[in-house]
Amino acid sequence: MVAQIGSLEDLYAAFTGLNMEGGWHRLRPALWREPAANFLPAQWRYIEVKPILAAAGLLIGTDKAERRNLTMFNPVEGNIYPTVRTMVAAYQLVKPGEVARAHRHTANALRLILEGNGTYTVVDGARVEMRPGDVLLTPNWTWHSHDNVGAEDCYWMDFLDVPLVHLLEPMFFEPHPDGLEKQSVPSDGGTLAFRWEDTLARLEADQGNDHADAHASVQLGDPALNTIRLDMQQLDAGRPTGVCRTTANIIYAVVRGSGRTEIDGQSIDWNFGDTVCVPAWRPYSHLANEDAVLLKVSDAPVMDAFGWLRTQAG
Ligand code: GTQ
Ligand code: FE2
Repeated sequence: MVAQIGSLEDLYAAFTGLNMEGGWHRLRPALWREPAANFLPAQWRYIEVKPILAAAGLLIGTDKAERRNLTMFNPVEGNIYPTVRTMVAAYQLVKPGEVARAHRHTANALRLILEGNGTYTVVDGARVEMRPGDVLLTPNWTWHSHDNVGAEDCYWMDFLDVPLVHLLEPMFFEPHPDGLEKQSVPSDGGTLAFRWEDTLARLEADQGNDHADAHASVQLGDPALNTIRLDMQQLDAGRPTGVCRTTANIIYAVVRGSGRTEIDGQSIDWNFGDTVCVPAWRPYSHLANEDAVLLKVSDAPVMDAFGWLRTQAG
């Protein structure tokens, strides 16, 4: 058989039907000089998302929807789910009297509360109040449910590493057999909750320190989740940051203020509640037009774990 392969043409014909290819003959190379510009810089405006989520609130109940959330998928062609390669951002609404029932999954999750008081998240039996500006963690395989016992609609942002779980395949998901955890105890959230007032105080204490992409910056957790790093970052009005790039994939949420981010030649204006994504290795810089706070959600711990975290600050 091998003796009959006497030309390159014969060689390529011999590959047919065998699911193999010559490394030198691939349609696309397997290796390239530096991270490719795959996922796109993109933005979602809270002012546009909120009325649609409110409408969903009238049309679909938490009895029907496991979660009433809207997922922000990156506009790169063919994509229907991730916001950046490894993570997804979503907006969720829980209305007064509603309960998002308990479940658990191997994906790690966190929430940033935007609006509304009176909602509690129950994480492995700990009943934790969610208030605007707070960040709450739901690590891998922890039970969690959300219930609104107050009088206000509660809007928040979810960030999950589901796309990373999809890539690596270790997905497990389990609805709670009883719908809700049977027992829960009031809790301040311990290491699973980062309170807005604490974040503000920490940012205040960080004034005057230098950061490549912010004017004050504090990390929530170390890291917050095995796969996700969180930084709360302050931008002073009128002071541009330097230009940075990193192999980490980043999703920003606007916690306070407004401004503009330049990403790889693209200009994105943002306001309270917006989502802005900075995919791997895209140069970016920020300029707030009023004092601002951003939550930076990144997959830096994943990159770091494997020696792939590279960051340039200019
Ligand atoms: O609140 O548990 O946006 O499991 C996506 C999946 C939220 C949640 C999302 C989830 C949740
Ligand atoms: Fe969940």
